[in-house]
Amino acid sequence: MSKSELPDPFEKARLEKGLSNMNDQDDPVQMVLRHKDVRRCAHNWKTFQSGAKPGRIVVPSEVNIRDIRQIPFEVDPPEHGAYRSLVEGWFRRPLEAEYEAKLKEQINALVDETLTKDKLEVVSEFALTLQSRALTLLLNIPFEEAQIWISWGIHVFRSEDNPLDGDKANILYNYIDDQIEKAIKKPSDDLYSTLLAADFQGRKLSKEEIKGILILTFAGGRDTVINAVTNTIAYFAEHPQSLERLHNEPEILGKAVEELVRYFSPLTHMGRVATGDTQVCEHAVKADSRISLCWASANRDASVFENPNEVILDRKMNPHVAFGFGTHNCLGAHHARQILKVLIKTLAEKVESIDILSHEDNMEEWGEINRKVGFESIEVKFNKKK
Ligand code: EMZ
Repeated sequence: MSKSELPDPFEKARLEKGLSNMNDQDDPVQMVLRHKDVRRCAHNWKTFQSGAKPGRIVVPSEVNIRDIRQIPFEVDPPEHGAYRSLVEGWFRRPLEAEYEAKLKEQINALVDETLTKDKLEVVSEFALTLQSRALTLLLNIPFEEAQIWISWGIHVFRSEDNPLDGDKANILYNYIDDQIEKAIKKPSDDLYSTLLAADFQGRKLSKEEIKGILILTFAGGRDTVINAVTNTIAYFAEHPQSLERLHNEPEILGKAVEELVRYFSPLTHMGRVATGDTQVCEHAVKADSRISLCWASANRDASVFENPNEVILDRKMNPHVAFGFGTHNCLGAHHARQILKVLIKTLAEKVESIDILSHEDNMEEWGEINRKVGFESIEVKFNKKK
């Protein structure tokens, strides 16, 4: 197996049963695996709700480490739509030319710095840095703030020896509380101040609501973006001709980003809680039990994607669900896509080839199924284009 390959561990279960079961802190999850079913369940937010107890739709469940609702992620329609329209414009800013230009500047600098090194660990020295710096643009706050977030490490709720680390979560919560207080005292044009000033259905948002939006912004796009960036580097290390192709055919860049996101599926799945007794794939789903929508499995469904395990950079039809589907599709998707687009462009301009020196896979365990989602660490060397 090549180092950048991400095998599909769900195929057998997807074909045979359409579901796979796992236990998670005594709150079991039936993972929904087929593209058609994943979309159908995602669409059916009345039966499969996101507005359950905060943290419960995340797998592994975060109910023990947070009681604050992430917004709009853990709110169902019609309130969902109200919150969503409040923040949607802000999260579309990555599409603006000025935003893209600033991102390009950040990524240029990072790649230039990398080109001077003999060895670089991508996850902690490149992807985390890139994600944190880019987040200053999404929040519209000074670049220097990224240093603090870099010091938090890859995941805001997970540490090396604890997959659900409450103390670590508190660092983020306290930080956000402080930032909200600062913005109250000294308003600016960042996301905190914008939310504080916003009119929400004729009233102001509460601090709790603002905190819920910010926690999502910090947590939701962190390890996902880090994995996507790291996997992109690993992929082009092993497919230099693809990087060259994108250099020569920039018009397929948009399609290539979608295809890589489909192939990587950085977020394996997201849960829902059944509001009543129902069934999926002819299997009973009991009221108040959990299912998950397995984006990673749906994205390799051969009944939808031809040669699903191959990266086809200019794939024509690509109805992937890597950013979710329906009501709750990813709010940060514009930002994430822009990061990958600019990163690939920059690599294609400046980098001749990338050598992988060592690597350790990042494996997830979902019951009996193990999935490679990326790398724990991967050391590389970037070679400069002449
Ligand atoms: C939640 C989730 C959102 C969760 C789109 O995903 O991302 C996870 O990484 C966080 O742990 O709290 O934000």
